[in-house]
Amino acid sequence: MTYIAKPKMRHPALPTNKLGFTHRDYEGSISTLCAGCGHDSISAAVIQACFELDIEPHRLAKLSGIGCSSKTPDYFLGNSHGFNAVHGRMPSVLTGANLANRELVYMGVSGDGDSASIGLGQFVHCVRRAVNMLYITENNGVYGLTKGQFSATADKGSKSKAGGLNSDSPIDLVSLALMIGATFVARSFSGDKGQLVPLIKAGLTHKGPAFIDVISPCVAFNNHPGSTKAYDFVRAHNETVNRLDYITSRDEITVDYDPGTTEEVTQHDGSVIRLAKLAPDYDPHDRGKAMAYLRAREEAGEIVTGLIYLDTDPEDLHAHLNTVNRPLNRLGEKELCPGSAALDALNNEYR
Ligand SMILES: Cc1ncc(C[n+]2csc(CCOP(=O)(O)OP(=O)(O)O)c2C)c(N)n1
Ligand code: SF4
Ligand SMILES: [Mg+2]
Repeated sequence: MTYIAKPKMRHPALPTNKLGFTHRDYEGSISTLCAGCGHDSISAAVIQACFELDIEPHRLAKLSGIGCSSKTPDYFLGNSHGFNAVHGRMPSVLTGANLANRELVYMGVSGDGDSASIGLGQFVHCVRRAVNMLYITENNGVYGLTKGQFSATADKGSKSKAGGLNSDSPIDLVSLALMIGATFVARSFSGDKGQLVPLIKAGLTHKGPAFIDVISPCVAFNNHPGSTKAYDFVRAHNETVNRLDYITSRDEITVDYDPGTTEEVTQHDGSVIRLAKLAPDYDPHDRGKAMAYLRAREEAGEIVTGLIYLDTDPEDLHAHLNTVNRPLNRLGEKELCPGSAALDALNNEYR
């Protein structure tokens, strides 16, 4: 948390969105991260995505754990709900908040250490339970905040800044998310805002567990030759499978594409995801093939980015549990305490 106040002055000609808000209304405090840190670019992408989606800031809840990445929610959406959980424990707090009030838009922001090391168990259960959220990992392969130790996503054979070799096998969070049932899975790069902003918009409006792993170089501890999470390495090995356009139900679709080169998917809220295929043989609707494709490209030394998997008919935890529509804090005494006859009936179901 920084206590440096942001100047309040605004240019009178700043563009406004449908709600009359400017970009500034989606910003947070001044960042205290290192200059050039990939995480700051992700914050900028979140601000742009929420501005363009016309999200009312008070309708969004951002939750994080501990790490430089988990500090970033302080740097965007200063007027939204926020909760900074214990290291690796954000997913269970997010699950509880979501169950208590399904009317908010939930965004989990985490790091590779927070989600793949100490918080791995929390991450997998939150995703497999199909919590309706956008979960973003800002993945730099190290514990940035505690000075650059290898995290569980560091590639085997990659070198630390001091020259040490990582001998452990990596956890690929994208493959893991696919395996445990995420219905929207993407990978992106903090240096590619053109790809990241529409992915965040699509992930925020997806009605199920959406996951984006964003490779986000740590300039202080993991941006040297020998690191597979460095800016130069990611730019040189990035294989983008598709390009995404996010079109809200209000936008007019003006551009025509050649048949066969694009696919349009209408989401439950009427927004359209238009996917321009860059890898002609890639099918983002086949979970098994997506996993095999990732594996094959990884063996060829490439990093697959883009929308990797999309279930066009997702379900979420509320549907599985058949919960009430209303937030729990708006239920009255009668609904919360329906009487001894209702309690007896419930108990009888378990006998
Ligand atoms: C329970 C607990 N264990 C360990 C720590 C020390 N610690 C703080 S942040 C961190 C790792 C953060 O790494 P990551 O999530 O990748 O975030 P980054 O700083 O790289 O963005 C660790 C081990 C802690 N704060 N709490
Ligand atoms: S230590 Fe690394 S991750 Fe943390 S702010 Fe600096 S560059 Fe970013
Ligand atoms: Mg990290």
